[in-house]
Amino acid sequence: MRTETEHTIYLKDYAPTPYRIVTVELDFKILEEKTRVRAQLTIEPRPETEPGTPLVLDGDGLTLDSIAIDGLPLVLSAYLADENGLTLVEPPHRRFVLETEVFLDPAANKKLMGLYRSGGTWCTQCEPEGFRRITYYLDRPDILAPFKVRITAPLAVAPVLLSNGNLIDKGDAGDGLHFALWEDPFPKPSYLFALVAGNLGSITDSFTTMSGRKVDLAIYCTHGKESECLYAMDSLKRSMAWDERRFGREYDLDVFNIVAVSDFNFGAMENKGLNIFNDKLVFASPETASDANYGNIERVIAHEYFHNWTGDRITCRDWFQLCLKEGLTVYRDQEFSSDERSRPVQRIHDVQNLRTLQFPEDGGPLAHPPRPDRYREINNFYTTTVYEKGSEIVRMLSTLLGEAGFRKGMDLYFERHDGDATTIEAFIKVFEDANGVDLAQFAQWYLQAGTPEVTVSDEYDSATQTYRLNLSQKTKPTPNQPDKPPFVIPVRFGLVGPNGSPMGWSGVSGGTVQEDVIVLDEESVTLTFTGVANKPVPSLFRGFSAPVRVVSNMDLETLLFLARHDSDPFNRWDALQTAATRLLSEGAQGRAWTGDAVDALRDALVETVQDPSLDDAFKAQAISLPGEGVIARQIGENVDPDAVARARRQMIRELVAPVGAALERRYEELTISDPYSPDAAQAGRRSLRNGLLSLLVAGTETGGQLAARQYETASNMTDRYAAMAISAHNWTGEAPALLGDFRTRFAGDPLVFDKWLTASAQAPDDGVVERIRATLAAPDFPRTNPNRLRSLLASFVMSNPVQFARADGAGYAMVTEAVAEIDKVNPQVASRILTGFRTLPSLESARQAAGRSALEALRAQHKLSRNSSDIIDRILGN
Ligand code: 0A1
Ligand code: ZN
Repeated sequence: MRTETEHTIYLKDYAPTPYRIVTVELDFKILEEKTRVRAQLTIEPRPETEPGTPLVLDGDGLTLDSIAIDGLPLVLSAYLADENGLTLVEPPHRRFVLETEVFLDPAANKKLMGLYRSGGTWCTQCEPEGFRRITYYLDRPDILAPFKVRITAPLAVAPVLLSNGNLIDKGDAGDGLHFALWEDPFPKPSYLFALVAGNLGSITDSFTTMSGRKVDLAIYCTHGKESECLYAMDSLKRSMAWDERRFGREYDLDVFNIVAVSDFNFGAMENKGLNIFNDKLVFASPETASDANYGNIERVIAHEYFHNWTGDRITCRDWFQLCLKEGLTVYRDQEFSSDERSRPVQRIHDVQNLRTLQFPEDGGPLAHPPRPDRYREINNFYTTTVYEKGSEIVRMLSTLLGEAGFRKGMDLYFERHDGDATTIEAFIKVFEDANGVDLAQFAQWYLQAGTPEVTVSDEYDSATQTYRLNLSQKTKPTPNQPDKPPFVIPVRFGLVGPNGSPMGWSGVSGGTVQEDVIVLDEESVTLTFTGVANKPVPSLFRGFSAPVRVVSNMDLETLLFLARHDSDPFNRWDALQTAATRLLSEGAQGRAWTGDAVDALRDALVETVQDPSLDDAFKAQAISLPGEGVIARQIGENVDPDAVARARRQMIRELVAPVGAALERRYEELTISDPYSPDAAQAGRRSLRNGLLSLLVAGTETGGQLAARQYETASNMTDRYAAMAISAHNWTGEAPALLGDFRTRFAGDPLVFDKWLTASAQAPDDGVVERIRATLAAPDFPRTNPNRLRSLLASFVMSNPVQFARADGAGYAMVTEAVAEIDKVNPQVASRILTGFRTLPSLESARQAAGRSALEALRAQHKLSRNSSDIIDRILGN
């Protein structure tokens, strides 16, 4: 039953609106039963607009109560209002004020787009197209206007009234009501509008900007949670200071407010001066949040704050340009985390994330360019490709131009485009103009989908002391893009000599080399290095200098040599990962590895753990073997997830067997007696200790008991959760009891319940499908809360390949049944869960067929949202 009318929007059809909105005044009267919204929009035709051109305003599910132009009510024939908006048939050909009035029912809004209620608090989410659910408007990012917002609400239920910008008035409004008047002087698109009304607690602080202005900061939350907002506040102040230091960007309003809400479709939202956050990215205490949670809070607080310049002051012309603000802002938050913590550790973390989530997207049916040229549903384009690959593109720019050249481009971007709604082309242009370079070919990264594969081969001639390195690139076809012209790929590199130290050369020819970066901009390049005294080992893509997959025939011994000696810490880690991935993918395809290979890998791992020059967090990353998804991607097609999981388990057993006692000693030594702190050093130590625990549980008979003991004695959530999750993931004898205890111990805390849902859904035992069904069916399961649903179902589809892709189809069936229900309530959450099916084409045929028929049945039997049908159609290839 596909009734959602096909409609595809194309970038090539972009055109400015015939009218523009000059100013906006909104008046909200919020009452328990309903909310009235009165909008006064000053509108004018553009100079080129023909008189009589209709004005079409967006509206989604609104019912018009009254309408007037310049104070005069409109006759029925002058306008047309329906489900999709409001058309003024023949608006005045001059500046005029349109006044409309609508009534909303925020409590019934479970899509969580527009104005809705979360735990009693009224709040908004307008990106990308939620504002049209609040009032009739030109709801697109190239319409910028200053907003004045008056909010009236009952004092008893909503003592806190917030909107964007600065508070300019407040007071009593009679009848138990009060009001607040907010003014945002910075013209902004509607997607950055926000309003919050509720009975909230808060913490306050202040920040003095580099020019000496004092900014009042506040974080609002449910009463009683104030102390759990302190880490977020600290992160905010550090973010503000960092953006001044690193990019010269100063905050521009007198106040900066953050509000934590429990029902939110994404992580957080950068509304001008009033960021709204999913509470899981604000609340932290040692007993309830893990080190990973603290790290995420810091990162997302920074991300939303950085949007003030890259997103709000300079916004997107249309939604095809989403990557303009998101890729750039992810780059900025990654750089912030690198500066605040350890750069190599952050880089490894980000690359792991890219390989685990973005590579499968880019190599499957949902592949799309970072700047797409078409979409059916824009909400489905808030993807890891737009965000994380988008960040990699900005990083490559910085690699190619150098830090100073990159900064020059950024300075010009802020100078030239402040106040604009602009495009990727304009972004590229500032780097061209600031540096006098041509980036036309580089821009292909934004326009083409797919992960390039770079094949490496080399040869050394000792007689002439000449070293030849060949690099060639190839990118597989992706939907709508059969042929791919070559990318500009920066390859940061070094040559490593036989004793492990860096080697020089006297000359290089055959391609472009800028200091330590080879620029691979053709299909194939052969570089000839002369004056190379010994046969070198090439260390390529240092720091992961480009988002590519490397194919090389470097043997295991050479990889492990790099793991020991490379001066680039990222490549040391990567060499270990490459070695392990290769053995594991061969093992999973029935080509057993040799005992010697495992011995060599083990020696390298042990040496890494013992190296006093490396920090604990790095060691933890080094000993964590590639995940099942990464191994599957390496295999590429005809994947059997059971075989992958078996190979991984077997490998860990063989690696750990002879060194179990030593690892356990190390595990014990790493115990921390100091009080909990989320700082990088302590968190790193815990991650190494828990990494060792993971190996011990998977690799030894007694590991399960060790985990159970850690669970019992843990004094913080990081250690307790790790013990439970590792036990569940290995389905130890103790796992069911630990899960049971965790669930009751933290029964009253929804964010900790999410941790239970995740660990339980990721366990590979045969009972998991029924367990998830039962959890969902429980009468008290909060089935409209996105965090709960995602913790249970997105965790399952993304991280439990063995049970999700069960050959009998039971995993798929459970998910599609659940999605059919969720889709009726919240299409964004439903379609996000469905993206878990994107790896279908890589699976062996029985699993693939079972998955396809589950999706076909879902599509045939239900009237799905555009969000969900778009994902299913693309995965099924139509
Ligand atoms: N701009 C936000 C992401 C975001 C997108 C859509 C949302 O609601 C459906 C919410 C947030 C960011 O990058 O953080
Ligand atoms: Zn963002």
